[in-house]
Amino acid sequence: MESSLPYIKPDAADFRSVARALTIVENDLAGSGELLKSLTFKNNAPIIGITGPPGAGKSTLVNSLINSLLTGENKIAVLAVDPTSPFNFGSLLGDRIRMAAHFNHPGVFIRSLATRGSLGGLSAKTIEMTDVLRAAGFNYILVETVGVGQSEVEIAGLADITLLVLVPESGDEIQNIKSGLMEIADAFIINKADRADADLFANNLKKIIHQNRAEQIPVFKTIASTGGGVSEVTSFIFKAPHLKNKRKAYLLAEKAFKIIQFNRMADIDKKRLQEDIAKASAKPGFNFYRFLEGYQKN
Ligand SMILES: Nc1nc2c(ncn2[C@@H]2O[C@H](COP(=O)(O)OP(=O)(O)O)[C@@H](O)[C@H]2O)c(=O)[nH]1
Ligand SMILES: [Mg+2]
Repeated sequence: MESSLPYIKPDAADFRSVARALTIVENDLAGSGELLKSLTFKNNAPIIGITGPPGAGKSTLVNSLINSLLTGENKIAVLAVDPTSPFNFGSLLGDRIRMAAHFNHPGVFIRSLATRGSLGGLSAKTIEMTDVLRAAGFNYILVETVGVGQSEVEIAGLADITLLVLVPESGDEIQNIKSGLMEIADAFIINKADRADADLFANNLKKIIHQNRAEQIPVFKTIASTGGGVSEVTSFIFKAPHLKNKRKAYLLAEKAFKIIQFNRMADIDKKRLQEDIAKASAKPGFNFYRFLEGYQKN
């Protein structure tokens, strides 16, 4: 079975080849390593990370962004990553409905996934999957991630442009925003601007950005459900490729770190670890730290 896997070259003109390549990479099937090494990159399609709390309207915004990015011959890929619900396909289904307008468009490829393996965030697999999409020749790659814990900071290591989506009610969370997110967002989007207090929140946010960041970070107001304000975000994306060059080494180092980390952990079998600990700790004078040292050297 393993040797009979056909050679797959992901090509945006042939979504089935893309889907198969993604499945191989996502599940680490036979040929995954070879597939990744064989990838060639013609264009340098930007990876646009869209992050923010659940329900902020990220999927709806992605749907609107597709509308405005999908001009001419452009092909767009969307990875909707929801690590919060590995067993709850409801939210993935929700994404699907939110982006339904584009599901059958020949220029739009959409894949939902619930990553495993990484602490509440994007796994090395996600990085590899975006590389498959880049090699396939998509012009824009949108990655939607739920902003919980580490994942919004991790998205910045993956994306060339990171958009942080908030809603006017996010006011209370502004202290949290201060901590990690403030540094990584390339633009803030206040979605659901049809609701009360959007302007107030925008002004407060601008003040906080001003206190925390040396450079000016744009704040956009959108109504993703109607497409309101989305063209300003698109213009920002069109003008943004310079962001990529500025942070390229940082992005690649983050990426290398993730993949090295993943590969180093790959041969650790948790079940066996538990068995070994059970065995070792049954002996008198068991010292966990010496056990660990010995284990790491193996
Ligand atoms: N009032 C209003 N509702 C919105 C807007 N954008 C999205 N929604 C709604 O907010 C809910 C959550 O949207 P969704 O895109 O799934 O959020 P996600 O969890 O961040 O991906 C849905 O019911 C959307 O219809 C908006 O601009 N205004
Ligand atoms: Mg969503």
